[in-house]
Amino acid sequence: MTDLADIADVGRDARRGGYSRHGFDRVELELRSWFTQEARRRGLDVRPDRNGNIWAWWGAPGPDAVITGSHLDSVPGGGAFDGPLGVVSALQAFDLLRSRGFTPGKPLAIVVFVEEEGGRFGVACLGSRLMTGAITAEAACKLTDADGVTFGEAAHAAGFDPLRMGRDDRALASVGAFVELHVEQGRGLEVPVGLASSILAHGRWRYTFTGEGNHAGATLIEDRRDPMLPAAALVLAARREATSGARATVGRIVPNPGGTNVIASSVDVWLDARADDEPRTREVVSRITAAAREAAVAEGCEVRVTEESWGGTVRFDPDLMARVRDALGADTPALPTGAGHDAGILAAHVPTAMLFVRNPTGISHAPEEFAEADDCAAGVVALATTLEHLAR
Ligand code: HGY
Ligand code: MN
Ligand code: MN
Repeated sequence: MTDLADIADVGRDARRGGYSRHGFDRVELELRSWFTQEARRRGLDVRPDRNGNIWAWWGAPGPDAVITGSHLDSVPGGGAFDGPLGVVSALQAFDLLRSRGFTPGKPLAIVVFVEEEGGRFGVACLGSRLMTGAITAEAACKLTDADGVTFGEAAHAAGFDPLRMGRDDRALASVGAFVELHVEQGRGLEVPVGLASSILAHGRWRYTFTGEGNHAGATLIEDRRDPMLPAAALVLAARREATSGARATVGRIVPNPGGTNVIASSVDVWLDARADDEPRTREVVSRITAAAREAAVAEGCEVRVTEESWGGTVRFDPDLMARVRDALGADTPALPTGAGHDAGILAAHVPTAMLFVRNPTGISHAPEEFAEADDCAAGVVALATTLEHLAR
């Protein structure tokens, strides 16, 4: 039977620990062919869409389809469950339905979205944003990775035509319901399986601080314009200003040129900020930005701020959640999450729900991410029962 163990050695990151699997890179391409093989082995009709997402159909594609699935890419040094658990559980749920002699009354498919984490091209949920028009093909295709390769070039190398990318009304119109199974990223679940109720509003901002590169030993302190200082102020402001449930994180700082004995000439800093709604999120970001600007002026540096991605608060479809509870039991708990998902992007366009599998430590986006085998098995049964209920 297909299991996470099948891909346990694909994309291990010896330097960071965990896994580094990013949109259209060599590792993710290997995962995509693994998924395609597993789907075809089950007689599913595998049809990549024009945006780089892969759809595996049980029966002919058609209207009112019931879709499940998730992503195979990871954050740098990420865990084994975030994304792949949803894909493996979908394959296992199809196996379970077949073993029950189930024949779908509606089209049923598994979808694998590309670049959900934005770990290579910087914008999360790129495949689902392209499909829904939340990002234009033009904007997506010019996103670049650390080596300057564009998403368009990477997609083309993987066999997709950048000129055909963009909102896919036909695909959207075919979706009657989308249910994504995902490892919980927090410790809210007391039972093996729950529902998601909402996702925080969240965005990503890039700050480029520019000063004067110089020698670490020969340059007097009073003669410096060191962009590291406002960068540090931004990091501290992120923690200070993230109040009343908001979250602000700096996990990525890239000094240029990045020498131990060199005062940086510029520093790029990325801020991830999230809160209950857009006003609160933007209020936190504006306070952080004000602190960063003040520190930049004090150090004689310039700063440029770019909003790289934005997603408003997501509330999952109450009717679909009720139908899932009809299948799983009225006492199935529902909990909010601070983590974004492709389901969060689709929720604005089609009835969408999420199933969470308990994560005993709550840790995610780290090698320690974990879910007990029994809870993962309960997730498969819950997903199969949900799909059977929705697609009969
Ligand atoms: O950033 C997120 O919350 C998601 O894992 N992409
Ligand atoms: Mn993630
Ligand atoms: Mn995920």
